[in-house]
Amino acid sequence: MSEGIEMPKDFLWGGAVAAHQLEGGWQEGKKGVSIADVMTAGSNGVARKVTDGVKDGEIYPNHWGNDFYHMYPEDIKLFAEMGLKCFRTSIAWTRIFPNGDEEEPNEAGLKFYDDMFDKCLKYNIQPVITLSHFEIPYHLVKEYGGWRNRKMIDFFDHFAEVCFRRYKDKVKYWMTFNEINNQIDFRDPHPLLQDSGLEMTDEDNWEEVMLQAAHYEFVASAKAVQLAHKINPEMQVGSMIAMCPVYPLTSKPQDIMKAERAMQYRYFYGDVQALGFYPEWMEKYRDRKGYDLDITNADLATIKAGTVDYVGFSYYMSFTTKAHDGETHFDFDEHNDLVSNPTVPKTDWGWQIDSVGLRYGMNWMTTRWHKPLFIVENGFGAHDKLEADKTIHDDYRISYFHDHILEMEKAVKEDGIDLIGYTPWGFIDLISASTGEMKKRYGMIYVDQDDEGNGSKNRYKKDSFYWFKKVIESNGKDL
Ligand code: BGP
Repeated sequence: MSEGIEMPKDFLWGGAVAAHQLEGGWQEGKKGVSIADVMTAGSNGVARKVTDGVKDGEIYPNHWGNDFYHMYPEDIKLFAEMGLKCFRTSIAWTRIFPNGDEEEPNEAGLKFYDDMFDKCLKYNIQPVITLSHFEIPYHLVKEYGGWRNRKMIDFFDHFAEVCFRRYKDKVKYWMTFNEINNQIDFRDPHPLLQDSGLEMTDEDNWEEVMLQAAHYEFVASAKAVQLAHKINPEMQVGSMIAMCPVYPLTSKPQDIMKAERAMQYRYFYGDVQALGFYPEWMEKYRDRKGYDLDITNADLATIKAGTVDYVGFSYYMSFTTKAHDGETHFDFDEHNDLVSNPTVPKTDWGWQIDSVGLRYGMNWMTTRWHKPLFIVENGFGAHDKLEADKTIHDDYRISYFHDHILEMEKAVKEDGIDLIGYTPWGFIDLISASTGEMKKRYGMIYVDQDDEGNGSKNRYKKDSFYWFKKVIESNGKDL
């Protein structure tokens, strides 16, 4: 292992989770049903499904999470022992507005987050909050068609405003939509998109619907940025982008152009949120495809006036693409145009492991957007083994973090990247978003629970827990 580089003072070392993947207590405190609550578990390559509501007696993984809803006081004590300076989680929209379209918020839900944030602050851990992390109220999906409906802008901003007002002295860093650009990979026969609650019909052109939904999200997000600044000018509101840099497979000019277009296509979301306008190529693209979107001049003015304060992003892997024979437009279709990169290893779930890609992505974003960055997810999903003496030897995870943190530190020291913090994903084991399983573990804290929700739910420290504690204590020097 090599020696790390000390990070700037006040660097926010932390950990990241999302409400629906760990809280459980899905019907407690008058919580409503979210889209995550109606999702089945997948397993061994069988994809999760969004069902048509929860049938009597059926229970899905997000109903139990890892029981953080009840166990948070003890969990936060453990986070403090680890030395965390911040804790990234989300506010479950359905705890605050059970259906999403009410006028009055649910006090029990607001109180839950008040108490939980107070517990964090008691240990000098600052909450970092995502407003919409794959858990929109299911009622908004069924009644309004999710983000294909302009009314969602008002529902979301009402939710955002209530949260900003209530937690204005407890939360400084906010993000509007988790991995807003993940929608790019939405394809039939996908029954329903979890992120934005879109159900496709046979008449729909999926891409047109997705671009429309993204546009409404941009407007809602830009309004939220402005609202937050009015309520407390100290609050910082960020975007949240899934950064998977797309490399060309070869140096063939066509492959280079394909990868360039892939980057433009995956990250125009960041262009809009950080720069305040749609990129030129996107306007041409929409014209060429014949899309007729509801985008008004007032919307464009809102987007311009509400650029984000920083760019939060997740980084797990890089992608690779190549051009098809004879193609001229180089349109990127993430579903069909990715190829395997022969130069990097993969996790058990096929995610390419590439620490240099993190530095590459940070450089790319800074040069393009000129905003502070915040790494709000990074991690290694793996099968862990709980030994008889309750230890977990996850050296593979330590090695993943070691390499990524080192690249992150070089990006700060050598490339001048302005970086707010680093919060490893799922640092306490939780339900996987893509598979609904428990066995795809990211944590430095082990949770004794299986895919069906059985187990003691006891928490055990993995080797990576002690390792990360040392990293934080040395402010990044002792890797
Ligand atoms: C991101 C999501 C998280 C999280 C993570 C790991 O896309 O923001 O919610 O789950 O990926 O993914 P998974 O749980 O599918 O392994």
